[in-house]
Amino acid sequence: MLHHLCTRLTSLLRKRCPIQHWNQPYFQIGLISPSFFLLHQRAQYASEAATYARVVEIVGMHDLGVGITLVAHQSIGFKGILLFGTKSQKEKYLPKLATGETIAAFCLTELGSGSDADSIKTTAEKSADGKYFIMNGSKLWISNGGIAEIFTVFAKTLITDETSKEKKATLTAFIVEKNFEGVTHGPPEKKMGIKASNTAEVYFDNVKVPAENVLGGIGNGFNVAMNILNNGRFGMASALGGTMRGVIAKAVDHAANRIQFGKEIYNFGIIQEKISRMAMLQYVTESMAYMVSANMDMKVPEFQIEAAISKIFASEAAWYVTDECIQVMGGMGFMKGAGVERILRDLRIFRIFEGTNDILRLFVALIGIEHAGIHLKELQNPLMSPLQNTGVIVKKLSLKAKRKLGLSTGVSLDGIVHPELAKSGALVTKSIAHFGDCIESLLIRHGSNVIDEQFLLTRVADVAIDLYAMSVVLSRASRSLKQGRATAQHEKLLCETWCLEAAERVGENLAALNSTSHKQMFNNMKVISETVVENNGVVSSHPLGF
Ligand code: MYA
Repeated sequence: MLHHLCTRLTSLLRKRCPIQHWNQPYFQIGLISPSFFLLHQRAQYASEAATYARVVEIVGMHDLGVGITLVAHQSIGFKGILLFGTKSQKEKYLPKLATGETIAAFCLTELGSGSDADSIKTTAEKSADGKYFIMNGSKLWISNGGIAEIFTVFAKTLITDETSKEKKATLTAFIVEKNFEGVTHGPPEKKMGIKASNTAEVYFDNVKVPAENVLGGIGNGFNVAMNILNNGRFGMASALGGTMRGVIAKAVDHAANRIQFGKEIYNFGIIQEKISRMAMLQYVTESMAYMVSANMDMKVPEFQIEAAISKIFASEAAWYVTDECIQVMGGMGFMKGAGVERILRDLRIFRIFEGTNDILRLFVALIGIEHAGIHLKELQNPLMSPLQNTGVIVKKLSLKAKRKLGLSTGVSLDGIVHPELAKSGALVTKSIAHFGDCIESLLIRHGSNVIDEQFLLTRVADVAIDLYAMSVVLSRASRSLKQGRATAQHEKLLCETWCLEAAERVGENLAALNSTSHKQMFNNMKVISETVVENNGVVSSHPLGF
C-alpha cells in the first residue's frame, strides 16, 4: 500500500516540488518515496481541507457532541452535493446549507446494514413516467436525523445490465427533502455519549423523489458513499488532535499540582511515561491530520488509505490518552466534575462510526496488498519468459538479496529528513523494506486467498499505520528542525522516541505474519471463539460449581 501511496505522491510532487531526488528508483513493493517527506514543507496551496481541519480541531477541543452536529451536516450530510451535485442541485441546495439555514444528514446505515454498506434494503423504484423514484425503507442512527431538512439517502435501484440485459439492484444516492411527503423520523436515541448531537431513525414511506434528485448517477451510489466517507474521515484526526490537547492539559495540571509521597506526582517515572506517551500520540495524530489535509488541498487524487489510517489512529489514540488522563487524575478523574468522563463516553463511538476501525483495518490492508499484488504480477510475466527478461529479474532479485543482507537498496532519506533525525529515518526505511519483503511472501503463500486471512490482515494494517505514523512525524519534526522552531528539539524527542517504539512494533507484527507459534495461536483462537459462540458464552465451568 505504501507503494501505492508513493506512486501518487511521487507523480504529484514531481510536478509541484522540484528536487534532486526524482530520478531515484523509489519503490519496490512497499517502499516509500523520499518525496513523501516534503509534504510538511508545502505552503503555497489552497487550504480548504486544512482550514476545515483547524475549525473541527477547535470544536473537538471543547465538545465532541456539538462537533458531530456540525460535521454530520458539513462533512457527510451535504458533502455529496459538493462532490457529485449537478450545477442546478448545487444552486438549489448549497446556499442555505452553507449558511446553516437548512441542516443536512447522511442516511446510509440500516438495521441490517452497518459495515456491509452495499447490503441496504431501502428501495427506490422508478415511476412509470420516469419522473420520480418511489422510496421505501428506514435508516438507523442517523446523526442530525431528527433536525435535518436535507438528506443524502442511499437506496437500491434496478438497472439493466448492458451485456446480459438482466435487471440488477445497485446502490444509488438521492437528495431527499424533509418536506417530501412520507419522510418522518423517530425520537432522539438515548446514547452512551455525544448526547448534545441528535441521532434518530429516518423513515421513507412511498416518498416521491424527483428524478433530478439522483446524486452522482444511477447505480453509482456505492462510489458516492465511499467518496463522501473518504473525504470526511481526516476530520476525525484533527478534531481528536484538539480533544487530546485539552485532555493532556488537564492531566498535566493535575500531575504538576498533586503531591503524594512528598512530591508532585509528575516527578515519578510511572507518570512521566504516561504523559510522554500521551504527548507522542497527540503529536502523531495532529501530524497525520495535517498531512492528509495537505494531500487533499494539493488535489492528490487518492487519499483514502491515509484518511482511513488517520481515522483509526486518532480514535484509538484519543481513547488511550483520555483513559490515561483519568488514571493520572486518579479518583478525581472518575468524578463528573473533572469533565473527563464525558469525553471518554463521547469518544467511544469514534472507533465505531464512519467505518469501524476493524473494517477500516481490512480496507487499509487489502487496498495496499492489491497494489503489491499488481506489482508482483508485473514480475510474474518476466518470470514466464526469463530469457527475454533477465534485466528485470536480476534487478528484482538483487534488491531482495540486498534487503536480506541489510544493505541499502537505493532508497534513502538522506537529504530529506533533517540530519539530526537520520537514525529515525534509517529505522523507517529499514522497516519499510522489511514490510515489502513480508507482503511479498504473504502474497506468494496465500495468493488471492489472503483476503480471508483476517488475523494476518489486521497485523498488516497495524504495520502500515505505524509506518505512516513514523513518516508523518519524521516529516514534521524535520521541518521544525530546518526552520529552527522554538519547539524543534522537543519535536525531535517525540519523533525519535516514537520511531524507536514503532519500529519495534513493526518487527513484532511482521514476525507474526510468518511464525508457527502465531499460526497455532490464530488457529486456537478460531476454535475458542467458535466454541464460546456455540455455547452462548464462556465454556469453562465455574469454580464454585454454578
Ligand atoms: S456513516 C456510516 C459509516 N459506514 C461506513 O463507513 C460503511 C463501512 N463500509 C465500507 O466502507 C465498505 O462497505 C467496505 C467495502 C470498505 C467494507 N474508497 O468488494 P468491496 C471499492 C474507494 O471491498 P465491500 C456514519 O457512521 C473497492 O476498491 N473505493 O466492497 C456516521 C472495490 O472497487 P473495485 C472503495 O465488500 C458518522 C469496490 O469498492 C472504498 O462492500 C457520523 C467494492 O469493494 C473506499 N473507501 O466492502 C459522524 N471501499 O470493484 C461523523 C471499497 O474497482 C463523524 N471501495 O475493485 C465525523 C467525525 C469528526 C468529528 C468532529 C468533531 C468536532
